[in-house]
Amino acid sequence: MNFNLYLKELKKTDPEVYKWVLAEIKRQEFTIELIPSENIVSPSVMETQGSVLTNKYSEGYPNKRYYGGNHFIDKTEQLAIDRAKQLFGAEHVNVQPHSGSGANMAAYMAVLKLNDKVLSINLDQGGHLTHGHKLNFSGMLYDFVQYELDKDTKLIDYEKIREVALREKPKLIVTGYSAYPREVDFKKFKEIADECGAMLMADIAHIAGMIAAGLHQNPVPYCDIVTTTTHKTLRGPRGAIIMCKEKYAKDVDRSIFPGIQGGPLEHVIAAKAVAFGEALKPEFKEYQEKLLVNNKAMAQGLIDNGIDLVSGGTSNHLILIDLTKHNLLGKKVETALDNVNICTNKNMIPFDTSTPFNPSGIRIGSPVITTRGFNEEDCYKVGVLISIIIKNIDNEEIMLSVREEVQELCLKCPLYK
Ligand code: DSN
Repeated sequence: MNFNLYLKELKKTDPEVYKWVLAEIKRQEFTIELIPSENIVSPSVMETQGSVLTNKYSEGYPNKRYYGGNHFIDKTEQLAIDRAKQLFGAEHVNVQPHSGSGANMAAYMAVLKLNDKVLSINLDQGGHLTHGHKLNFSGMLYDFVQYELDKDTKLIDYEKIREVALREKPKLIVTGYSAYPREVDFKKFKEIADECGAMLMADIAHIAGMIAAGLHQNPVPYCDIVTTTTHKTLRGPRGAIIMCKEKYAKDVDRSIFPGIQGGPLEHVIAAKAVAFGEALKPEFKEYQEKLLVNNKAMAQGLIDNGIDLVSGGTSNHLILIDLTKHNLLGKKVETALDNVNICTNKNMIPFDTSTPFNPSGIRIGSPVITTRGFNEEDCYKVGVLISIIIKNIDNEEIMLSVREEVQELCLKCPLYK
């Protein structure tokens, strides 16, 4: 994409904002981006999101709007709905949520009453703020009880969840993770939910791309409600969707509008349609396959160089580095990696004894580097480079040489041509 051309007007009318957008383009170009919840959208997704559809008010749903002039908008929103249904095999889809948090809020509102009991996992064990954190609306409005991972393996312990579920008798069980490097067995969650008489919800924001490509078990057949963001492994615009069984359709739609949102972002919804169209193509499956191979290679580069990974490795797009044995905390390592243009994020590890502001882990993943064309060998090398930084965190000379290798890798696989 020729971004200078794209920003031609902005350059003339607002040089200040232009300067920072250009700086961000350059940062992305020369950074190895490893935040596993990020991705790079296609030029078509970006064009659609930046299109004239941003000018329209469309409160309501296709063919049931509160404003005139929506006959074309109805088409793009319906395309997004139909393609999402096809992609995940869902009975009903709402494509209007502006964000993953909003999607989860609307999902809860559709099936729960204030103070209802919900079973989920803690943020520090790989969950999410909206899965019942006390400072989040979820923890304030509902009675969340939590299960834990297995202390030794750091894997989901379905028997333990079953015990907690039978004891607590929640109305809803929430599964889904933002820092779990392994596969999830949604079928087992459904068996537990049935046994204790709970509804089941999956938040698949992180693994939606692999599910869409058929490379991870699909929760849609097993769950009452499934939410996902659209901008992570799914590689669409920033936003979210809610999928549910037909019997919850009206309640889900009402929870989004008029429940918690007003006018939908139709430019983003059309971009979701484009992204779902891309995800239905065979090339998307190839991308997801490469992403998995690349992530394993990066993990191997770390393991071969003595770095501990939570659960001993990865089976998805994400890796959680445990810094404990290096006597380091996430903040320092994240900053050191930032200084050599490797972008990661500090993260809690299961049973972390440190705080969320300076936890004991670093979370990385392969979605962005795979999109920009890194191969297995490149990804192994990225793992090695990270291990070098961890083991030489105060060595300026080594930092400089790693920085040069990072630049070489970025130049080999340009993002914005
Ligand atoms: N912020 C997302 C992530 O990075 O995983 C979760 O909302």
